[in-house]
Amino acid sequence: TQSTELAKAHYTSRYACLRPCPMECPNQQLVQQLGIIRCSRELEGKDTSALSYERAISVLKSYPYPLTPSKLTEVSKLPGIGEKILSKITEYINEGNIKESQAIAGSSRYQSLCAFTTVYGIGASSARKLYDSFGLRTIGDLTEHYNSLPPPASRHDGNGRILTPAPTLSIKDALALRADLNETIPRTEVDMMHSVVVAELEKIRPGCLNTIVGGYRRGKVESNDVDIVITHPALSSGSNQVMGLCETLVNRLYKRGLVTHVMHLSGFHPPDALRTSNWDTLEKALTVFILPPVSGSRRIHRRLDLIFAAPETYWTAVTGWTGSKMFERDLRLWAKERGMKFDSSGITRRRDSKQYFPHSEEDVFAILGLECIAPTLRNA
Ligand code: DGT
Ligand code: MG
Repeated sequence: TQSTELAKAHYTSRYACLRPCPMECPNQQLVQQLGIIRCSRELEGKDTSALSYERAISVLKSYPYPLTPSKLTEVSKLPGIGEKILSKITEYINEGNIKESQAIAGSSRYQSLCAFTTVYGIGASSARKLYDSFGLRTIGDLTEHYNSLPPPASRHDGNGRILTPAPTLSIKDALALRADLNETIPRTEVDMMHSVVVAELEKIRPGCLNTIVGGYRRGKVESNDVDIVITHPALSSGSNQVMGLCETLVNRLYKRGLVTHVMHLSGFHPPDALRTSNWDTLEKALTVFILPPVSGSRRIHRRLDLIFAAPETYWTAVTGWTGSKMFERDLRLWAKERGMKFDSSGITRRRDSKQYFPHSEEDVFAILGLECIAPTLRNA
């Protein structure tokens, strides 16, 4: 609620947070083929190249017209479309496909690395190590490999604090739950999970506010996990009340058999003096959740993230966890270039550390000088 002139959203903007972008775009096939190259760059640890593809893909996703040869000149002028990516786009328009994408998709190395990273806890560099140093190729190889290792038994966070009684998710567990965790979650089930969690929350602390964020809020038909941001009007940010609520809820869900694993339960992160971190200092629990049994139906383990904020930072948390990842990245960049710091845990003016406490999501955008884009158009 400061600047009167808000930056206008448009598909040609350099910032993803100013490019309205629906879930499905007119050039979905092209985006999918470029996505294979991006993914392969990421799996191979070529992060700079992966990021340029990600930026270009994001810009193309917001482009509102089907691409035809006559559109190439305009597309070549869009931000983030360099010579190399333009040649792939041209190839796609002329040939109907991209040779490099097809070659990558058909390569057995790419297929193995992709399969390995479908296991929760295995990232690109672990996947390469398992492939290169251990010679593993299939999920079967992985299972054999991890079955031969002693189980890790870490129930402490970095500060020696004992985590909840819930077990953490080892790679072995993640392998066993792989089929469940890789199954997408339809919106009706997201709603059911949300109702169950909120009912338990209400018993601990009546009157909480909450929003389902992440891809669900952006209109995704099938989500990979469920993310819920929670606050209570009477929570004080200075004390440990937010952390207390997070722990109490997770313990309760665990005791009821609704949470089966807790991968992360944050205490406050050590303060980042340079404030360079991309992420926030919010309390959160990253868990595996399972709905109560309903006779005759199969129960599927789901990923559930619970994020707790003080009332002052509730709206930045909702904005920061709605995504998409590129939208969030550019919100931070936009803020930074204007002397502000934005993340899910707040907005700060750098020169005097003045903090802002938005009262709505529109307020978050207004403080940052941005036109507010609807959540369903934040898929850049
Ligand atoms: P999916 O895969 O169907 O769950 O799709 P999303 O878009 O819900 O992806 P997800 O759940 O990984 O992340 C939701 C948004 O929250 C995403 O835009 C980035 C943000 N996010 C994820 N992890 C963190 C984190 O540790 N801290 C903060 N501040 N934001 C995060
Ligand atoms: Mg999500």
